[in-house]
Amino acid sequence: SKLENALHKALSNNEFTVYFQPIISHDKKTVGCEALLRWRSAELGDVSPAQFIPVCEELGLIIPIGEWVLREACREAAKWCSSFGAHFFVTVNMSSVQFIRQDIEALVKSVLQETQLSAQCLTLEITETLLADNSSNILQQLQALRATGVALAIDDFGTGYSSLSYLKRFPLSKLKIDREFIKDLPDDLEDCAMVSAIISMASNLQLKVVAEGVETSAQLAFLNALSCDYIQGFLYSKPLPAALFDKYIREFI
Ligand code: G
Ligand code: G
Ligand code: MN
Ligand code: NA
Repeated sequence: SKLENALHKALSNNEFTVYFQPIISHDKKTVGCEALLRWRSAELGDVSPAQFIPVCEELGLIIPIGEWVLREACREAAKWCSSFGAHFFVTVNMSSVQFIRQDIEALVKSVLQETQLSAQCLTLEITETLLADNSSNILQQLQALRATGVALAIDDFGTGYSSLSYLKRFPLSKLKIDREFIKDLPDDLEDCAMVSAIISMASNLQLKVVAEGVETSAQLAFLNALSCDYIQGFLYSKPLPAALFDKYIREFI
């Protein structure tokens, strides 16, 4: 297909960029960011990762592209961590295919070494689908990663094949509530009840909670009342190119 052909050339044509979306604490400080891949294709224009990531996974291209994103994200974050303190973190989305086809622990160690980012500044975002994979010794891989000091976040929480036993069995540090649960706050009483329960459960399990897709001050007020740890969404900022994120954090650190 056209998309496949264009994807094969995208890395060598330098068509990818990593954007960074601020993650804001309860006391309104920028504590970290999520790295998000962007693709401007010479032939197809801007294509969303929601569209091209699944194709990359099928073609195996997620391996070189995923490595490139991780390296770029860590390279940029190393500057921010040294200026703004070792508590600053960057989160990077990981595809399940990367864990199945690649030695992620070896990759992460070599990228951290190369970029001089400290392990505690890196969080890998994984999905419920990965945790549901009973082959590929996922638990051992995640335990080995955690032992290097890297943190693990469960992304899109509540939308996959969620099982609460995952929260206990896997060495997770953060939980990201999917924006599906956030978008109708505070009017939808069922969403209010679920978000409130997720935050209190996470807090009791010593997991930091990130609410994703926060767009309104009413949503923010609701989440603040529940002492949600971190906020991410257009209310604060959309994902930004590295240079603009750099400006943003100098203002809002
Ligand atoms: O940034 P945006 O909302 O367009 O992202 C759409 C989807 O693509 C999200 O589910 C996001 O997690 C995913 N995505 C964005 N960047 C990456 C990446 O670098 N790697 C992987 N595996 N997924 C990504
Ligand atoms: O699946 P994942 O959580 O990684 O997806 C992150 C995606 O969500 C990013 O592509 C980003 O562009 C998008 N996003 C971030 N903040 C908001 C927001 O406030 N509203 C909406 N609609 N999308 C958002
Ligand atoms: Mn994510
Ligand atoms: Na998400």
